[in-house]
Amino acid sequence: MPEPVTSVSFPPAFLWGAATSAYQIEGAVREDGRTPSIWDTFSHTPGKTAGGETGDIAVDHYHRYREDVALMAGLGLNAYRFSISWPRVQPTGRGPAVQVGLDFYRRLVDELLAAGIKPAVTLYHWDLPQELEDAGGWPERDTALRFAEYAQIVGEALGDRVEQWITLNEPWCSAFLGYASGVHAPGRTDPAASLRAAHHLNLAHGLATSALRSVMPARNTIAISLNSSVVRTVSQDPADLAAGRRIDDLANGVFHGPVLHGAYPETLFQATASVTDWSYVQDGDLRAIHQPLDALGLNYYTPTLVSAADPDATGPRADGHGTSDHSPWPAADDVAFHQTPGERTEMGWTIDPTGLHELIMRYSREAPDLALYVTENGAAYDDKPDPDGRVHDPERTAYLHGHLSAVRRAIADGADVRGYYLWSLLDNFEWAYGYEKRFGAVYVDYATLERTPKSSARWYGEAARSGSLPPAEGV
Ligand code: GCO
Repeated sequence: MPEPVTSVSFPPAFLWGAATSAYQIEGAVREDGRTPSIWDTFSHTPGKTAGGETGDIAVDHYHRYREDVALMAGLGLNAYRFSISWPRVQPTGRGPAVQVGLDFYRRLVDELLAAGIKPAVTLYHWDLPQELEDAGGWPERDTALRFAEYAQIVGEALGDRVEQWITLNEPWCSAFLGYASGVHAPGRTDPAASLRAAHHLNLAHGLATSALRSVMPARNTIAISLNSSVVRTVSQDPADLAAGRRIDDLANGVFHGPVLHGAYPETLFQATASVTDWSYVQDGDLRAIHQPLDALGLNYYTPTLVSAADPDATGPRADGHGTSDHSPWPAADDVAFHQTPGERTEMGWTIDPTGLHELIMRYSREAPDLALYVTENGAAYDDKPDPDGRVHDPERTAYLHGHLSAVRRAIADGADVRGYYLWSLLDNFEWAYGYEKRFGAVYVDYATLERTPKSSARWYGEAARSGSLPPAEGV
């Protein structure tokens, strides 16, 4: 059970971190043996990203990592979640590791530890080696086996100094934005393939968890980061409630079912029968997926509001990550998605901290033995420097204050939440949106790559140092 918290404080051991991902910040995409990932291919395909932007340079974290670690230390953060670029470690997605690729992550981890910052490694944040996609990608079972091999390599290389491990970031995005709506890499629009991808991502998670356990000290913890949806319905009308259950299966149960409970929801099989026969789920797969975990990562931004579909509804679908004529929801044409009321961020996502409290309490019940971490939460705003070069972002501070208050409320309600990772440390490549959306606590001038902590970063650093929330308007 977590230590008791007062009405304003967080547990003394609470981790105050920031999160990033390799393709969104590193750059150096053709350096030291790295080969193209599916995001290199996708972002270089005309029309796929805003302005044709790519992660070729991103914010050059590969060369500026010492400066970025010093930024975090200067703010007072005590944790940092980052991802490993698979094609930097295994250029073909299989076979021996490229040591110079691993050496970058060894240097980064040593820099973090020397600064008193606890590293949390995400093994997969969407940058599948292109060669594996050419061999079929996540819809192919062999990709799961390759991921386990990759996990073992990284676990052997960093397991002595990294204690917190996350296998996958948001498998929902990998499977359904990548293979159903196509707004993310590799940009395929095949609902049946997207469900195969979901299963093989689950299998990859399980096999990688076993592989990590086999090569790392027992003290190390293993988790998965899910962007589970907080699904609400327009009314309690049975048709609307059925729509809510359908999306809960397609967004949440398809992953937490096997990972946390060792079974897919029966209603998922019923809902998707017209799309797939699930025959690729082999005997033993669910046992392989349902590995004991130590923690669960929750990524939250905004709730999801659904109803039974209006049969006349047509037009392209905006799924919050881009717009496509194809749905990211296989077998949900009878569901309509609605904008939840309230103020929105630059992404058009409604600001609703109650959703974060609801999400935490749900998984506190679904997985009562797991430590919980908010592995992503944050907001995009149209940040600009003042004439004196300072970046004042009171809206982001208010967003953080509201959501951290929701975390503190969940802890007081008995949830074992042990850390929070602000998305993101730096303004970075926001996938299909390119560099249009700024999520960073630290502003990046993309022309010079100069970093400038925003006022929200100073506020968040004060919270990290004090273990309680300063007044939001006080910054
Ligand atoms: C995600 C990804 C991040 C995004 C962030 C804002 O949750 O989509 O993990 O890479 O950049 O969430 O969309």
